[in-house]
Amino acid sequence: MCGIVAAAAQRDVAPLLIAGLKALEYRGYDSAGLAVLEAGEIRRVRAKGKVREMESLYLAEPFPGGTGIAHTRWATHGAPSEANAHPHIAGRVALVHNGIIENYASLRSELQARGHVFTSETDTEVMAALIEEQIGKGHGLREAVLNTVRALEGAYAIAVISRDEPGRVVGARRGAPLLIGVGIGEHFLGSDAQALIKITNKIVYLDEDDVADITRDSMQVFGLDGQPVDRTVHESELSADAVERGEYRHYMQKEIFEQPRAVADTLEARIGPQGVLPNIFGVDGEALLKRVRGLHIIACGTSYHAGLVAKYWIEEYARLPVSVEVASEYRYREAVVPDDTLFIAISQSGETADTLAAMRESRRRGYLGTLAICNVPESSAVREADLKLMTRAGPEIGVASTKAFTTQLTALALLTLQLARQRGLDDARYSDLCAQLQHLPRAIENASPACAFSWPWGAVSGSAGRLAQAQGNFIHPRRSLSCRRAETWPTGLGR
Ligand code: HGA
Repeated sequence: MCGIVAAAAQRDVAPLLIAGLKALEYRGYDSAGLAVLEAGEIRRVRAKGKVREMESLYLAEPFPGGTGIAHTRWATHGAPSEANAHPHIAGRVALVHNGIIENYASLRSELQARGHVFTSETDTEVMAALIEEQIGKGHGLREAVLNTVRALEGAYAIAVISRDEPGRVVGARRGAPLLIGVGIGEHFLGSDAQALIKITNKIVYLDEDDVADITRDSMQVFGLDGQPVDRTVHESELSADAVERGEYRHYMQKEIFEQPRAVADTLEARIGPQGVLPNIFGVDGEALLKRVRGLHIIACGTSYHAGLVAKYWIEEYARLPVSVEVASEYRYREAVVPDDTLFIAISQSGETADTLAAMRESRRRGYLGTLAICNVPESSAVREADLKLMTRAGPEIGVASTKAFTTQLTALALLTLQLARQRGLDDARYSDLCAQLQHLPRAIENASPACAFSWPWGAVSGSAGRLAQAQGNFIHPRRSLSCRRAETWPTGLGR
């Protein structure tokens, strides 16, 4: 899913929207567009290709306006093209959408039967048409959005404007992230805090099925039943610098060299001279982990591979059975859940749709509890889990994971130690492993220039090992050296 940025402000918003889209470019996309509402008129610009291509079209004929919505699209329904790019307009309504509407085909046929003419091949356009229809029946924009999303199946984050309601943007989410940015005399919507962080760090993370209504000087959130709900304003710790590339040739290179810091941050205040600190997984963490008799790890992609490594560690040191499964499979089978099994969801973003769906399904299946290992504190996975351990990797922009993966392994190493200790791992071995884990940031630092390294309790093998090896093939930014040799763990404990 790609990007949404929207604004209700006192100043012209198009430049802010374009800057927000640029901050989301790292997610990949095939087209971009924006629409601005001014003096009862909606002006729109869309282009296939890069944000800068859309920006040049805008700059050739700029338009003012304090209310607007913008989008980077990664096509799921209909080819990448200008006609399919968002925003989509139906009558007086313009809308941008991340996600997939699963019942769009039947909704589209019904709308066509009622005379609606579609101009794109997207699933998204049915939402614009339905909202326009609702407004035609006399509903305000917010109510029109509420009535529309109740009829949808699938996943969406949307931002909508209407010619009839200048100064207002309505957003809604289900299965795709959306948040409000609180500025001074202005409000924003974004699919990711990174889109807004240069404007504001005051963020309201919307929950599933929330509908947000923003104007310049107001912000309200409603449940699907139309009743107002309270949502907290958080101060995001994301810094604008965290997404700057600095001296590095590309983000992946920067992130490789951030690993010692990220791993150190993940260990900070979680392990000390006596070992793993109590309750690092949450208030009742220690007690709950004591009761665990087996673990079920669910994740996708890189996180799944972190889970595969952790299985070896946990089975060896804590002597607990671990199964690891790709999240997209989990909810389509009737898994047997032995008594006292802990469900572990690993996700960098905490918004991975299949992992979240599996987490929700797990609630029905009688687990002892759920633990989320995640990099985004305000994410859905963290909010919904009983226990949590945050990796502290910071934003990872490179598509091939580096520091997000190694910090997941660090978190899983802490979990292994905690479980092993509770199950009688002898003092000497426990202390030795704790000391090695604490030494890890230094060991990675020493492995610079970016050599593949062995983890203290065994080389990372298989695809995880290949990933570490690939990391080693990058050129050091200052010394211009490349290193392809596998470094052994300094204490000689690598297997
Ligand atoms: N399904 C919609 C939106 C895809 C998306 O999330 N893009 O960011 C489409 O294909 O246009």
